[in-house]
Amino acid sequence: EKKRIGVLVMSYGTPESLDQVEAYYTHIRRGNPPSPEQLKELTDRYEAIVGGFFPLRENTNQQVAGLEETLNGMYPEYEFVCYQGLKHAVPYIEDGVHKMAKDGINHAVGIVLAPHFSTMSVGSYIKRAQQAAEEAGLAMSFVESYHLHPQLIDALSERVADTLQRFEDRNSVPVRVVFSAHSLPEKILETGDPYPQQMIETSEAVAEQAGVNSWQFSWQSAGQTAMPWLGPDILDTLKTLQEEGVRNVLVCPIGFVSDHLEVLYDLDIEAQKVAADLGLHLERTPSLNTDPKYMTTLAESVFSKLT
Ligand code: FEC
Repeated sequence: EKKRIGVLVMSYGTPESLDQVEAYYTHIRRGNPPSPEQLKELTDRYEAIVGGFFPLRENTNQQVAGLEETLNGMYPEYEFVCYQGLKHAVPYIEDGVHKMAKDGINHAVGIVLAPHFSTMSVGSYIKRAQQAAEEAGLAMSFVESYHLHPQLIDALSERVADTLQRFEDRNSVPVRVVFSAHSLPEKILETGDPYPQQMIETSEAVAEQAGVNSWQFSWQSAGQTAMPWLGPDILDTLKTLQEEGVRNVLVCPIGFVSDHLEVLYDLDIEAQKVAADLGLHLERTPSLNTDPKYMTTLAESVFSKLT
């Protein structure tokens, strides 16, 4: 009899339909409902993105199915069963843990569909899962980050190298590569949070493997709150680059693994508009989604927590 291992695959979550945007936004704001203006602004962004209103849901479903298949293919001595746990939408992280316990799972590993660790991002997913697991009497271990996994670096480097080909003038007009990730409030720096350093490590590794010398890192998608967020923001970076004389910019969003609002709106619509106004040629690397190299990254990271 094979040993059954539960895998809690955690992700940000997205509304199921437009009439659930308010509840979703209220959850992100820790129970404070958005103003009608804020709600309209977010709803408009969902309506503007291509690929359906909520591509993150289907993409996450496919990533979870892909991971289960990869795990069972790579490690046939075990039976892996994947469960979803979302941060801000159903099935919530706690729902996933309860389902594992109900299904008779005794051992489980948790992993987040985001490669870099911050106490405010991955750390908060793990904290919720850990608490629910303790209540349910379930033994769980967690993958904290996998931002330098060789298969992840491979998959990202390939994307950078391939997407550089879209700049037909690249031999005469240099391309600046900008790696990006979701900003967080600056206060994370006070506790020595590894998030910014891990971003630089991934950027360096990808640049080196892709043979890119001209690159920098920039934050994106900062929240609209009074507290300061990590910067520079990518929209400001585009202005600075234009002033420096740069004309070709390739953005590689290393902090995200799927097509969703922060990529399809914040980069493909908002940043593209700023770039067009500045006369810049902006391209973006395609998201990892179910890339087999990303699935292997996840599978090996999960497996490393079993032994
Ligand atoms: O496509 C979708 O439906 C969901 C896209 C989505 C992803 C995502 C990932 C991250 N976030 C992170 C941090 C924050 C912090 C706040 C915050 C707010 C929002 C809002 C929306 C939203 N986030 Fe998000 N995030 C996504 C969507 N995020 C919508 C609310 C409106 C707005 O501010 O634009 C601020 C919350 C607060 O007010 O306290 C902080 C981080 C990630 C990447 C890691 C991860 O995936 O967990 C970090 C995808």
